[in-house]
Amino acid sequence: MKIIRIGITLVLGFAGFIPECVAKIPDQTRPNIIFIMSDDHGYQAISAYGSGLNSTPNIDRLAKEGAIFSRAFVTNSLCAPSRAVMLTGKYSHINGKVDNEGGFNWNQMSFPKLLQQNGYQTALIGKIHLDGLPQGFDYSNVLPGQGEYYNPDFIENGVRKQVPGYVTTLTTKYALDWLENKRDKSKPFCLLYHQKAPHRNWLPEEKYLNLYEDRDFPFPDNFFDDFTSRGTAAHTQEMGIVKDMMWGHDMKFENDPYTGKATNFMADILRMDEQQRNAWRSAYDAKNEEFRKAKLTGKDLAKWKYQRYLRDYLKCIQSIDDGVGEVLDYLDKSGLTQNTIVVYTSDQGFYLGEHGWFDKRFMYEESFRTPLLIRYPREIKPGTVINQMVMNLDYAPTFLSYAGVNEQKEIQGESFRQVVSGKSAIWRDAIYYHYFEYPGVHAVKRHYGVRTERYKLIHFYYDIDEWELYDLEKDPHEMKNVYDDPVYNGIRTDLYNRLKALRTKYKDSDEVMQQFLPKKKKEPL
Ligand code: SGN
Ligand code: CA
Repeated sequence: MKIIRIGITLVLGFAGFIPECVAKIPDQTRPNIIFIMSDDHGYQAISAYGSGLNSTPNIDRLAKEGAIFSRAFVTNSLCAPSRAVMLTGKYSHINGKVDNEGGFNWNQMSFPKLLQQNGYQTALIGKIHLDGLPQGFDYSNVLPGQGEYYNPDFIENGVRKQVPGYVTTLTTKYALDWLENKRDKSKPFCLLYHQKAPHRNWLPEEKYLNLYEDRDFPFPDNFFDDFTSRGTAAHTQEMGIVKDMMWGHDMKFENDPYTGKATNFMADILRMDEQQRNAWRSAYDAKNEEFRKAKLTGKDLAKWKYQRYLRDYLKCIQSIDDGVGEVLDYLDKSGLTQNTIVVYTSDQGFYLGEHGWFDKRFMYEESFRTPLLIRYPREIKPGTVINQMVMNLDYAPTFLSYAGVNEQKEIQGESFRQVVSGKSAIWRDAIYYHYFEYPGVHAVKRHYGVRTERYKLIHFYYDIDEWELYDLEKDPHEMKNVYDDPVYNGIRTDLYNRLKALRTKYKDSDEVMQQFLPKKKKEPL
């Protein structure tokens, strides 16, 4: 059958006439890739990871039918830098995007560009958070900057317009529309389907406004961490649920419950249409009034704030999970499941009350780690669990390997294709991290460090010079800095050496760091 078709193509082709049905034989040899990423989705909030907080049956399908990674990490736990690392396969100090400020150099090599150059149809839909017109995509429909939850603006192939609706469902709708109607079906495809949710300020979809309101989420064991034995950075951060969350923006009060003044939540409320606003008010007003009257203090107040935070955060995730389900159903219905790699990840992890925090940035586990699940029926056995330490740096070379595109020398990550298919167990045993955004929002100090299977060594620098060391086996919640404990002298030396070697390997150094330090403020005239 195939031979006959080729014959027809050749004959008719020479005659200068290629009928559509013949010219568009799909390329079945190379896999399609759907790279799903959400923003700030901690692994604790995926039921396949076993925390029991919520239920994400569709994301879980990827673990059941493919692989789940128990130790996937990011190189720099922040949105835009993490995305730049994934696109380029290079550390922040090499790709140049070290923090959320400033531009991204789209002119450099990226995996979508290479796939496109090698015959793939490529699309970017949803949040990218990198300035400038995305390069390497046949189609893009992205949110400007952080994007909005309600009635968001989208920039479709460079043209910006506001769209009515909820951002997560719209992003899914555009992804499905591209898959079904907008791509060239004769080519393999790579779709970057990137959700804004559950990024702060956690505005759920109308239909989920009352979800989890009957659930009381227990505090993580270290919610009331007082940072004894830890350095300055843990003491000076501004990411405490109790101390730093705002009554408006985070807790969803239109008027401050203590002063009665209008809050910055009004901006969100005003963006909604009347129906959306009514749904919000009927879900939150009575509860807010009840809170105001209760005059809670101490642990009760902390508990209330924690519940509001977690419920809103998890509600947002429900819409993401629905979208994953729709995309997986689409693949099933279109006969694409077998030949499509589906990856689910986040741009970093997130604190859901561990150490009393929200947000990310630190090299401590909850934000350093990120969820990672991958399904590819042709190569990955259902129910696979991968414990090797992979990084977001590895995604680009992994995708390129699946697509059969020669790896580029400048890529610093490694393909984990052979590891996930069970063909090889050889893998790295130490990973390197570097966070830059300080001074900045949430006031987390600059730091870099190394993590091995068991230990973690961190160096905080810039306006401090402090080291921390954790024994993750004895202290998985990182409550006890053992840097000065003589018992760990040998381990400390070994970790210094590993850190040094990794910095050399990845071309980072004190000199390189210098160029990313803030320029000195000018003295006032
Ligand atoms: C915003 C958020 C911060 C968040 C950063 C970075 N504040 O500034 O809480 O840490 O984004 O997040 S908000 O008032 O805008 O909600 S990131 O995911 O983009 O790196
Ligand atoms: Ca993020």
